Amino acid sequence: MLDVVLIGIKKPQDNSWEIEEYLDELDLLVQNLDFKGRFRLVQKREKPDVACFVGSGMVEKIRQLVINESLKAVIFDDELSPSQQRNLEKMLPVPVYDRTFIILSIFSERAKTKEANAQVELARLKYEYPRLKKMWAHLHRQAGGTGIRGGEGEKQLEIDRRIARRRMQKLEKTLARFEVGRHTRKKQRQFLINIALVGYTNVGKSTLMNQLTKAHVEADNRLFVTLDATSRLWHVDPVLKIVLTDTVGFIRKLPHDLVASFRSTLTEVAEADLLFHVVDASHHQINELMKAVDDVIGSLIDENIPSVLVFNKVDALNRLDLLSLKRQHPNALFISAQQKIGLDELRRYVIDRFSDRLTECTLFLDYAHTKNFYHLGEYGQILHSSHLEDGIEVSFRGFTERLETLLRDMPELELVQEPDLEAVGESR
Ligand SMILES: Nc1nc2c(ncn2[C@@H]2O[C@H](COP(=O)(O)OP(=O)(O)OP(=O)(O)O)[C@@H](O)[C@H]2O)c(=O)[nH]1
Ligand SMILES: [Mg+2]
Repeated sequence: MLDVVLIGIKKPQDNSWEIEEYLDELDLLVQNLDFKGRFRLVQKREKPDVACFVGSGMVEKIRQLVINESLKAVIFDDELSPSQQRNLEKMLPVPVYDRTFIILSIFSERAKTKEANAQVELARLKYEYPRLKKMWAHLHRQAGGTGIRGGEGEKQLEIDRRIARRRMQKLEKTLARFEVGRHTRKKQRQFLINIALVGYTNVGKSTLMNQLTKAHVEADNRLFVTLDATSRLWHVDPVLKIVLTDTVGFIRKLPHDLVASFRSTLTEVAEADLLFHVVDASHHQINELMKAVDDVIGSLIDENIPSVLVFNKVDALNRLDLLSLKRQHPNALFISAQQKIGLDELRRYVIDRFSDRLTECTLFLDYAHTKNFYHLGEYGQILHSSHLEDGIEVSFRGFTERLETLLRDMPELELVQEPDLEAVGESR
């Protein structure tokens, strides 16, 4: 691991422990890239310095520390403007990075599918585009400052920018094609209910997804393991099938632009009937993390999508803390995805919540068409069937919309007892 120094600023409204928390998180993040935050420096400021983010005295202090301790990089906990980064790199003998760059680098390493790769590359280009000048300056230094005249440098920069712009357009197009594919798949499952798992990174969304759907999504104790939205069927009961979607985790100080590039996650979230906001119950800063997630969701998608809090990792919590959490959040669900605690309650919650979209009725099929009987199961659940004199009577349970399709697809099927459409009407 390479030793680095982590830099934060403390504004008057910030608590000291809050800043330490941020830096703890930044340390976790940089460890993914083989850095170790051996030192931390925090400067109290009203607001960031326009030129260097921190004051000139602090820059000098950082420089001394880097030299004396042979540190390999300086990493800021907030996003630096392109000019701040340029100025700092001129004054410091090692590379200067910010939180956004670190997150982007982790994303690049983790991206596996074509879509995730395209999303990450686009996000990186958006970040690097205004900083392209810096890259050129870097090359200029490498070349020893000779042989490259300013004029040529400018020309090269223009070329670089044009290449970057073209590439971004191409990526936008590629991503739009994925969108079309998703739309088609979505149409095929319009009779299903969609629930998206959202939450901070590392709270156990993928572990829960695996438990409920027997999917084999990667789950690990690292940040940002999941980058793609993955959907699987969750058989809640014989009729109620839910499309459960696992999504990319959020983190504080994550630029919205970056989240916005995670389209697959966002479309799934925006089109969900319900969000399970998964929270790590054992984390000591639950409220801050919940707020960070709410902020991202609120700024990017319709806030009216109903959401329910699902506190995970209750196995790692003592009884008293769990009780107090339950008192604070009486409507939330409490589970341990890993230890399979509370999963039945979760199932029951979903059944109750969506039971009004299901309907029960009695159908009749005369003996001339009994072969259709075997197809009924594709539309819902056969609760009971009895053989009468001239045909089969079936008690049937299924989605209301699905029942309508069934009656259209099988005109020979008779609806003997109408479903309670009033109750159904209220839910739509
Ligand atoms: N103690 C405990 N640990 C859990 C539980 N559920 C998940 N974990 C652990 O938490 C870590 C993160 O789990 P993931 O399922 O990868 O979390 P995630 O929310 O999908 O994370 P990202 O994809 O990175 O956003 C893993 O080490 C899991 O084993 C639980 O109920 N209890
Ligand atoms: Mg995950």
